[in-house]
Amino acid sequence: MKADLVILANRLPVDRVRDAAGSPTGWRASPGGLVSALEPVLRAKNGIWLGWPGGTEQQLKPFEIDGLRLVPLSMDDIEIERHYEGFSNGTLWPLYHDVVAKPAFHREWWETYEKVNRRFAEAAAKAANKGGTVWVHDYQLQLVPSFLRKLRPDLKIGFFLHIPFPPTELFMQLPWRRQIVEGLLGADLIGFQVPGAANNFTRLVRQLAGLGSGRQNVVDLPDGRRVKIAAYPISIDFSGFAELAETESVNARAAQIRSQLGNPRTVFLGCDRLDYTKGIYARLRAFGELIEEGKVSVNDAVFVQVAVPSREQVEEYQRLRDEIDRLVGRLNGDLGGIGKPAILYLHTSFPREEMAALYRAADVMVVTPYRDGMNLVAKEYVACRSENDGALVLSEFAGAARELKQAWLVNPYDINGMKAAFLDAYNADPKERSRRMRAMRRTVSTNDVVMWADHFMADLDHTGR
Ligand code: GDG
Repeated sequence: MKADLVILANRLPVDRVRDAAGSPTGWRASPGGLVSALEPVLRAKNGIWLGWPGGTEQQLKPFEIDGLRLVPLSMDDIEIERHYEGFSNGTLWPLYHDVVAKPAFHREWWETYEKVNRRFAEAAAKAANKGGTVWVHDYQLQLVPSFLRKLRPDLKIGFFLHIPFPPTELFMQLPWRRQIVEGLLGADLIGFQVPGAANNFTRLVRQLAGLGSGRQNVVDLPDGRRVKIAAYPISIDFSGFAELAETESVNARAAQIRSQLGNPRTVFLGCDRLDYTKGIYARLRAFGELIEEGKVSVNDAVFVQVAVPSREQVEEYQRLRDEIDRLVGRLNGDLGGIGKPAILYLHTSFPREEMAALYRAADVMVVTPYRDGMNLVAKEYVACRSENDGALVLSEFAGAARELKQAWLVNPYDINGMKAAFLDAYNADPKERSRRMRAMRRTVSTNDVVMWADHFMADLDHTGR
């Protein structure tokens, strides 16, 4: 399979379908933000998407699903352990999120990261037509741009980082810092979620490689190439969510959720991957204290926390799960009543319709990460509030806070500050909520995910000119 446009990401947007005996029988599309962003450009350019389909099956053949052309790239057990769980999620993820957890540095993880990046770059080199474009995604593949550049100097190469890029002081801990920077500089355009991340990277390049130019966010390399560095804040399929949220079935389900919760006056909602960057523990503690202090009562409020299982093989995530289990047990044991838990904790994932129903059912959405590249949940909540009601409590440290300025912004490290914001949002009058929500809906609807992809692709097209 070959194409003018190749998307290379860690994961393919599919899951394996298996029969009762566990043997694979086919593939099922797993819709997510990135697919809805890239689908229109992939279709328009008859492009292909390369990535790992999950699991350890080897030598899988390219296939089509819903008209999208996909090329599966395999990983074996050791590669999953060292490249994906190890270097990507045990080293880079915590390092790039302000060292919220301690990054682990292991030389064998790095060697496997390099090996997998090289193989993915070779696959992209084979898949792209002469003079074509390759768009590489995220922290698992930061070495691909330079490997690919060496193999195919004729290509346009774009790279987008979905997670934060840390300040130089933290990045410098990485024993392989030079290789990562050189890897990224193989691209013509390097995109980040927010200007602060783009500036962190530019500063790092100046410091580490002594490269740069008079112009901000442009790096001139000794080989004559010019690399552009800029921010492209990712977004969501606004109209898709807004329409879904207005369907009868979603509204009926939202009403049913509220009634199953005992029709409380206020439903608080948190919805995150179970990840230590998301600040779930601190937000539940803050809510618990408000109940203890009698400022909120279990008779008229409940906190629904959905925690989607994530990276369950990584030790730090197992520990977090135990801590949250214990906290929720203690809070409900101490503060709950019969049929009136303080926290309704759901460790599971839901279909998109159920997510939309939860967003519709929630009066106060609580998104309090310690650090987050963007945070799409915040934008999805806004898209689902077509009546301009509902309140969003949002961490200053989520990329989304730059756009959603009318949210109740909080510092997630400041428990008292969070408590005050929860109370403010809880007690805010409908007019105030509506004023804020209206403004946020305007912002998200005017920068949706298709515009994000178009903007990046247009800038990539113009690089080198
Ligand atoms: C990374 C960056 C950046 C969640 N639970 C369910 C479910 N979800 C969907 C949400 C949302 C997505 O998963 C989560 O996106 P976030 O942006 O909130 O967070 P990360 O997973 O950490 O994403 C982040 C993002 O990449 C994009 O660039 O914003 O900063 O960390 O779309 O709706 N979807 C379904 N069931 C669930 O139970 N169907």
